Amino acid sequence: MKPLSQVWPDEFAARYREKGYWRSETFSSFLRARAAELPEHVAVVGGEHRWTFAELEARAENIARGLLALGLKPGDRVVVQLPNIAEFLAVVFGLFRARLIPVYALPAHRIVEITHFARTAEARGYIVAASHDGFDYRTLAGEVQREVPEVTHIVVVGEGGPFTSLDALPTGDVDLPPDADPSEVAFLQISGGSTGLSKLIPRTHDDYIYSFRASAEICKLTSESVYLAALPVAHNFPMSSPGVFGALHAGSRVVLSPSPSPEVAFPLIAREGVTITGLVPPLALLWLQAAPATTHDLSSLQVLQVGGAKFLTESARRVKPVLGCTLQQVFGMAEGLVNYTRLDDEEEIIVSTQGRPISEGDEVLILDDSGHPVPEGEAGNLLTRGPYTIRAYHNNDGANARSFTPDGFYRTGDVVKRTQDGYLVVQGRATDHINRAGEKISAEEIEDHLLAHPGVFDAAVVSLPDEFLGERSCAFVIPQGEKPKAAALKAWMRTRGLADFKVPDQVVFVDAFETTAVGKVSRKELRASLRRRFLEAAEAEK
Ligand code: OOB
Repeated sequence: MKPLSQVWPDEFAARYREKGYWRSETFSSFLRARAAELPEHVAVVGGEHRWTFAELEARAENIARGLLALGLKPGDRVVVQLPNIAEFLAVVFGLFRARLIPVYALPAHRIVEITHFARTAEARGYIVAASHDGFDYRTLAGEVQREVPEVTHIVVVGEGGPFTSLDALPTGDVDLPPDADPSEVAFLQISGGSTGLSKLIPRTHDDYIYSFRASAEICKLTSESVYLAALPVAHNFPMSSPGVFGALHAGSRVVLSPSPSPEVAFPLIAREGVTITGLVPPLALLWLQAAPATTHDLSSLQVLQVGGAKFLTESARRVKPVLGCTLQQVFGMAEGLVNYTRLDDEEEIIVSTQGRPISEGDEVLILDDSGHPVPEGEAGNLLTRGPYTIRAYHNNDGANARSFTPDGFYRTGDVVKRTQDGYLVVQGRATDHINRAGEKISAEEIEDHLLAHPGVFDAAVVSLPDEFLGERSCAFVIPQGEKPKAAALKAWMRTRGLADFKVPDQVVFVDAFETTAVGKVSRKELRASLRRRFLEAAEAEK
């Protein structure tokens, strides 16, 4: 099994400890501390469950014992694919307690993504919900096990069917291992997948706990706060910015919403007195639309965070008047760096920037294409390193060579400007992925699938501006033989076992792609030119 590591050079690690960023806490040690300080305080509300900190810890311990009794061994990687249910937290804290390594998949992922994660992480376990949103994950688990037989242990939250149910884990007399070393990798997060398939991101206890502890401070969380996880909790934003972990670390209550829609989330806000939550821009727009007519009392809400994709200034301006709460813009990435507008910033900064970094230890470079710093205030490529930004992906030398400079800066692929006060304004990006309502889609990955269709000679996938989604995906396709219908091609994509959000929103057939006199243009130029010409033609038709 490829060892897990995330190594900062010694002098950096020493500095991060000396500055008090890394405090040698682990997931298990912080939960134990909260359970000791606030045993009766309700920590997690999800579905029918209301668990105190003491109950959450006890459940995590039982799950830890059960998973080890089942045959998993400390160090084994376990793909976790659970929706926003209370068990998500019991399971992941259980995994941490057993020194098992969660690999976080989103509920939208399907066979293609899960087998990729299982193979790259060399997972031995897979934990799913029986079903969610009309999809039966046990069927998916069966397929995963057929394709990757090394995944020997499947555990189901709910009715297990052919697999072990979480409630029926063995209760064997197993000793739990000692706590992890805080500099060890705690879990694998998945990347937004800007080129090709998602990469796996090893995060240590030290670095990740710092990021959410500091985020909770920036968001002024206390044991009185109530955090609503509306977005899928396995994503880095609702997980750690400050997310469910930052909330629990601060002794706050976490409420898990099975859906981010106003119909589901608004009654929960009213019932639980939610004080803070986070959304992607399209959902924030939906909430702004629904709030004026709602009969639910949203007055407990103090902070609405918006991030994952650019929130336009004109929409941002509406948050305070319509929802009566403070907007916080969040610009982050699963690889590390997270920026926030601060709660007491002037309104103009809040509505027109994507915030500034969490930490004084975050180093930010804004460089032109030849690697030189751009003049103050101009747009350039964002590179970063710091106490919670990774230095390498797991098991992916090619991506590591492309994504990190020799001195350890992560190339984010984002194009930003920096204001005089150090706030970042996102301008766009240098890589060809589509940011569809905060879900990142790799153009390359989708093109590869399209090329597998017999009626497709060549394909180029680009992002187009979309009023609601921010960006939608458009596939330009050169057909061959019998030209497929756009709807049929989309339907076929749906059978490929991909997350649904990756199916192109639009398909445009073209006769040829442009080539230069010398030969083929690069994929990047080709995508840019297809996009430009399509938008010009659309503009001309208006
Ligand atoms: C968050 O994480 P990822 O890993 O899904 O995606 C990261 C990318 C960034 O590199 C940037 O391209 C884009 O998403 N992004 C934004 C943004 N927030 C993220 N682009 C414009 N404006 C924003 N506010 O998306 C993520 C992780 C932690 C916290 C928040 C978001």
